[in-house]
Amino acid sequence: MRIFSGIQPTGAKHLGNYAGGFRQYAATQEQGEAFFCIVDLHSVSVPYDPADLRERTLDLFALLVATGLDPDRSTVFAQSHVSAHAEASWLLSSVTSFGELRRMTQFKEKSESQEFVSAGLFTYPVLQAGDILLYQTDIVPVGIDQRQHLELTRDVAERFNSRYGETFRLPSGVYPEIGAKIMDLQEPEKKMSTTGGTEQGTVYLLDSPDVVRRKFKVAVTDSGREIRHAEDKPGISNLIEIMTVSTGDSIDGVQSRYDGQGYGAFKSETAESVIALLEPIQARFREIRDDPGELRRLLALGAEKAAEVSRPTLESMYERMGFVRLG
Ligand code: ATP
Ligand code: LTN
Repeated sequence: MRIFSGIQPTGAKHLGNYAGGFRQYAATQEQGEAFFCIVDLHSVSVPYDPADLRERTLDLFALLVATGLDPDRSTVFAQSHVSAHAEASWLLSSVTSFGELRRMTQFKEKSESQEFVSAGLFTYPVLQAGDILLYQTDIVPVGIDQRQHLELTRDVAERFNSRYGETFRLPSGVYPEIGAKIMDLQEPEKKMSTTGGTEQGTVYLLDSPDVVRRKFKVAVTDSGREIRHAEDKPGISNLIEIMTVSTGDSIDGVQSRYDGQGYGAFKSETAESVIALLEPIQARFREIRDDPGELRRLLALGAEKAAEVSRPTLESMYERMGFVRLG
């Protein structure tokens, strides 16, 4: 089975990314041949700083390894190192409609908060579809916010297949049962996010224990006193999910463990469970990040493997679309 997922290097990575991304990557790499892509080309679709992009790309590689990816087993690479991604994006843009892209909620949300709305922000999902389809991917582990992009990817693949002949495997999104959408601690009706959330309500994977404690201490809770996962309790439900993600316990297990206890104790124990999760990750991160030469070597290794595996798909795309090939 082929597994593929992508993650953006810009923006500090947070608990939501851990729950919907990192945690699933490490688990799914055991199920087959896995590719994890640092999507640096996607990152330039919103304003960014070039020096920051360079640092963050290496940071993210280190964080992917620190959270459990084994670069000898899985292919971990940067999107810009494999030119097939940019090429596939252009070819697929001919089978993607303006109307489909205009309906994407991520585009609608992100374009509202930008003064300069780049064309890249609009065509972002086409680049993403190419990422996935180039590897003949079966499953894509992601958070629930990516569902619409996954559906578009399947539609684009089906359209290409019916117009030019069977070329792509149809991929399925895989969303975690719990933690597919971790919410902001300050505004639990919004997803935890570097671009859309609040600073106090976003717990970063590299936050120090004191910062984590403070963020949970001031987390918004709901009226009432019960520690129960329910629709009318978005703040507490989110904390229960966070504790479930960080301890591996079930929702029922957490609820019964805290039955009859107050919000204060529950919030501080959730913070401690997150600190216990993050400490070893941070220690491994520092160790790996300390050796940029080794990081570059591993990136080069990943790029070579990814280029080799994606090349035949790109070649069939050109071939079937009627381009003259010289090889
Ligand atoms: P932003 O922080 O700007 O919202 P992003 O976090 O969605 O961006 P990435 O860092 O590329 O962008 O996301 C990596 C993975 O994390 C994706 O699979 C995404 O679905 C998942 N993810 C992002 N936010 C959350 C969240 N709050 N809860 C669960 N999964 C999430
Ligand atoms: N759009 C995704 C990042 C992303 C991705 C991908 C995820 C780019 N290409 C391919 C899965 C598969 C995001 O914003 N989180």
